[in-house]
Amino acid sequence: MTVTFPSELIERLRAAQSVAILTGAGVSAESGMPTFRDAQTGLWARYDPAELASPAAFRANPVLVWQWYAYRRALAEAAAPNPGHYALAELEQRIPDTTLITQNVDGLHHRAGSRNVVELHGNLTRYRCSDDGAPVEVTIVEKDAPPRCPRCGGLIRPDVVWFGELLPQHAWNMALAATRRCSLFLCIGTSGVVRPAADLPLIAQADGAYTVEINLAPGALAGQLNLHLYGPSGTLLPALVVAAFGERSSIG
Ligand code: BV8
Repeated sequence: MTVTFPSELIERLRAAQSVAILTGAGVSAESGMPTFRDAQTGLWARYDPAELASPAAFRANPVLVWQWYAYRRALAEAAAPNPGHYALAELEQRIPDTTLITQNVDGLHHRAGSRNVVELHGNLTRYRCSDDGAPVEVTIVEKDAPPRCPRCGGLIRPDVVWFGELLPQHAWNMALAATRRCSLFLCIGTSGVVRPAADLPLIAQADGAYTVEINLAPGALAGQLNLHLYGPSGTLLPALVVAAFGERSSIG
């Protein structure tokens, strides 16, 4: 499928000294990871992810929330990065000051070779004690119930940011600095609903960056950025990298 991009985007990409990228669940959709918008399947069909991804849900039913994350961790480990992930890793090879800010907790950007990744909402393959907050190594994920912290006996939880929780300060600072520094901001595969992540493309634009959305369909950011490209990120991203820099290097 040949894709043509506006020459302004190609020129800006080629000239960019600093690029910031915000990704959402849509970038992992072609790896088989259900997005938050997708209706959950099977056992999870009757649950609203926004309900499960909350401290209240974990307090009320730690076993249910633990099992949901164990299910999603298994999905993430079985998934493979798709051409969209690899294209973003390639972009970092071409433009060293590229910061990949992700809302995703599946770790697929790292597995695709991206190095400068800011995980705004954590990573579901990492765990911490829900009481003393310290990281805890969990090798075998017990399917039925969360294990207890070896230090204080608190319930162990996934090291992700739930709704109503503050983002990790260092991650947010890094994301904001990259957003403020960039001349080009790519917003890919996100519905643009969850804050403060969704504020980043608008902050970049207010600071003079050229902002681009890549999505399957218009969402909360529609009409607000400089350019909106609609199509699957697994197709558009590799095509964009080739259009700007020619054939791909070894990655992916
Ligand atoms: C905070 C980790 C300060 C866990 C996630 C009331 C009380 C408290 C807070 C709030 C409140 N009201 C509002 C808030 C703020 C709240 C918020 O924004 N709520 C929303 C719902 C309105 N935010 C927070 O709570 C944040 N913290 O504000 O702290 C504070 C503290 C206390 C009190 C007040 C303020 C923390 C938010 C982080 C939540 N954790 N994830 C886990 O994953 O389990 S959020 C989770 O959902 C994701 O990380 C992501 O951020 C979001 C899902 O969004 P998307 O990634 O965009 O995915 P989605 O499915 O929505 O869309 C997919 C998109 O992809 C679509 O556009 C689709 O078209 C596109 N797509 C699909 N396929 C493709 C594609 N595009 C391209 N190619 C394809 N193939």
